[in-house]
Formats: sequence, C-alpha cells, structure tokens
Amino acid sequence: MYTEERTFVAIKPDAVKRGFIGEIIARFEKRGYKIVGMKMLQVTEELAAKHYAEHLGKPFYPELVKYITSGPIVAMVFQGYKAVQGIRHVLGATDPCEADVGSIRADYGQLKAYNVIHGSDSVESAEREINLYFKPEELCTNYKNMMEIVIESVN
Ligand code: IDP
Ligand code: MG
Repeated sequence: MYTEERTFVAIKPDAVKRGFIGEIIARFEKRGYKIVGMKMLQVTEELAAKHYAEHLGKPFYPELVKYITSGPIVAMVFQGYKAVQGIRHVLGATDPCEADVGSIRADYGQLKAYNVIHGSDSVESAEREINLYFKPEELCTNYKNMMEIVIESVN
C-alpha cells in the first residue's frame, strides 16, 4: 500500500565546511525518511566522473568536479514513500535563487554552482548512485524508524 523507494543524497563540501551537516540531516529525519546508509568520504576525481557522467562536456563540468572533490561530503541513502520526488522537493530547484523558500538550497545557498546538496532525480539514478557510493552490506534496514511505527499503528 505504501511503496517505499530509496534515494541517494550527498551533503556537498561547502555545507560540510560551513557546519550544516546536523541541520540538514534533521530536516529529512523530521519528515520521516529512514536513514539506511550514511558515511563521510572524500570524493576522488574518478568517482566524481562516474557520478556526474551525464554532465561531461557541459561548460560547468570542470567546476562541478572541482567543487565535489574540494572536501569531504556526507553520503546518505534514505528510504520512504515516494522518497525520490519528496527529497528533491526538500532540496529545492538546482539554482538556489529559483528554489522555494524553505527548501535546503534556498535556505543555505546562493549560487547554482555551489548548491549545498545533491539528490537523485529518478529511481533509476538513485539505484546507480547508491551502488556507486555504497556496498550492499553498508546499508542497514534492520530497524524501524518513527514513520514506520506510525504507519503500523494506524493499520
Ligand atoms: P541537480 O543537482 O538539481 O540534479 P543537475 O542539472 O543534475 O542538477 O546538475 C548537477 C550539478 O551541477 C548541480 O547540482 C550543480 O552543482 C551543478 N550545476 C548545474 N548547472 C549548473 C550551471 O549552470 N552552472 C554551474 N553549476 C551547475
Ligand atoms: Mg541531477
């Protein structure tokens, strides 16, 4: 009845350096998404090239690779009902100037080139990105989060 999806989210290096890891994760937790994977890592140029392969050749590509490799990121997998679409909405539009007020990119960002956070744009992209950043054994589903408990309690 409630079909759950998984999506990949990365807190980008600018937000890590500015000290917003906790605030950003709290927004997803409050909404009820279940964290099934989380780690801090330094993205290599090789990993950046795989992650952003669709943008190779675009004018902003060199700056994008420089940005995502400029310091550690926090990589996460969230699970929940319509998680891909719902999390993209919490992120806001790619350009913080166009993002809805209250979204992460609007609240923490200013420039399209340094837009704070990444989230998968489809279920297919999510699967590809999760597999790029996580091994299957790094994903934990063997606990219930508050949203699952709420849904169970009313069914
Ligand atoms: P998305 O992150 O909202 O899915 P994409 O179009 O997939 O947006 O672009 C990937 C990332 O590349 C963006 O999050 C942003 O960091 C960067 N980017 C996209 N378009 C531009 C641009 O026009 N100038 C500079 N950076 C850009
Ligand atoms: Mg994208």
